[in-house]
Amino acid sequence: MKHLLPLFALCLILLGCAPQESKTASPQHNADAEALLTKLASIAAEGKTMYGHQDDLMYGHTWRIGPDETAYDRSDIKMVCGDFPAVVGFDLGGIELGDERNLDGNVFAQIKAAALAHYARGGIVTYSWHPRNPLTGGDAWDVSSKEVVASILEGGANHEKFMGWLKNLADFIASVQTADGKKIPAIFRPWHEHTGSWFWWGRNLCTVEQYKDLWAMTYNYLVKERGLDNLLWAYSPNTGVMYDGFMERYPGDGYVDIIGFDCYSSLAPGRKKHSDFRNSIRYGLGMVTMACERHHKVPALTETGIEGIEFDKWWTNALYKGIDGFNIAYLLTWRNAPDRPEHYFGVFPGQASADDFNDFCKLDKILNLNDIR
Ligand code: BMA
Repeated sequence: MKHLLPLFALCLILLGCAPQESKTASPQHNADAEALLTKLASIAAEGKTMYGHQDDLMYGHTWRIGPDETAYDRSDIKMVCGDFPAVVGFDLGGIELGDERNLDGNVFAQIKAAALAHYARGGIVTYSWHPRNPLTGGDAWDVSSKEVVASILEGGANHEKFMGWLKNLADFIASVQTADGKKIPAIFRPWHEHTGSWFWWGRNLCTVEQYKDLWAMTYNYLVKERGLDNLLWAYSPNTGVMYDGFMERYPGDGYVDIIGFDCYSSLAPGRKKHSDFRNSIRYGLGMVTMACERHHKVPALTETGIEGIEFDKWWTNALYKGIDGFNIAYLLTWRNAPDRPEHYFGVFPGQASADDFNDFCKLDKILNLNDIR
């Protein structure tokens, strides 16, 4: 028995030294992007969640930034809770054609300035992209043809044209640099909500392989050819699928840093209960959590909200009860369109749920800009 002890000890030592489960491949990152990823991962691990709002510095429910405004200090959210959101989203739809303004009327030069201002304050920037339809000339929602993705992949009739679109996108992202020439780290979330079929890259509009090829082509051009190593890549299906469907078009660990999902609340007939939303959120975040554990990625709720926030206690009662207990680095509510009075997803002064939003922000879990810098 005695002589077995050293052998036993040796086994223990060897087991102790055995490599941990190896971290899977990740996109290429510079030091700032890697630091951002680490920050997101630790916020999520602590059970905290940053609040984010789309276009927060560009306009609000009743205002739009003027052509000469340079402070980027107006924000519907700040006017209600006294702080900017930790995460601000910007959409790059329109950059592909070299437009001066994006699809929602924001001047790209001001998007750049706003992103830099938010970054300089210690905030986190995320880009979405609703590019036009490269086959028909329609918008991102033009689903009249199932040949669009096929036509822009290598060998397709629109390949060269689309690579030109990616060039314009890459030029813009590369131009978002600090005064000392540093590309700011940012989350990039292309080809989103692809498990639905309302965008030309959606589920019924291309095959699994075509979708993955589209992602890889986008990544390879931006990162490998153009050296955009400042981006964290976010994969964001929408609700309405089970785990297999959620991950069916996952482009692969080497192309993704963040896995999230987009989930909206609706009071449309048939979905009248806020508990439906809570359940959808919890169901989706269950999938996000499982995917992130399996693939070693950072979880997020990449888009959410309820248009018009008709429920005064939506923040603490519907949203918080949906995310409570889940580790997600951030959540992002959609925009407050100044030209569509009913189209808002964030609060503003006088909005019925403003007090509840303040209660939501006071919760330990929820972080705004001052909490993360
Ligand atoms: C949608 C709506 C549209 C907008 C688009 C891109 O959900 O808000 O009005 O053009 O997002 O921001």
